[in-house]
Amino acid sequence: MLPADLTDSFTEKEIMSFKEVFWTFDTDGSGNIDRVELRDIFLSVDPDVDELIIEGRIDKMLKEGNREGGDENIDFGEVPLLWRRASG
Ligand SMILES: [Ca+2]
Ligand SMILES: [Ca+2]
Repeated sequence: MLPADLTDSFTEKEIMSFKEVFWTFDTDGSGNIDRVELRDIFLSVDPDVDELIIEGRIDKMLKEGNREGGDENIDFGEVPLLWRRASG
């Protein structure tokens, strides 16, 4: 299931915590995190933030985090990519 570059670049423990985060965010259990779920995440972190700013963040995240490109959601294999960007 996991892309090889994931298992090469991260420890088992790190991958486990990615899974935990992923399952927490995938509230409908669809196996990926879509725009609606991303929006909920941003709102839970920062409830007062402007709607337009959230939309911008979601667009950026979907653009940067998409390995296969073009689709409107984040699947599990894409989480570490975002993680890496977020942590510099
Ligand atoms: Ca989902
Ligand atoms: Ca994707």
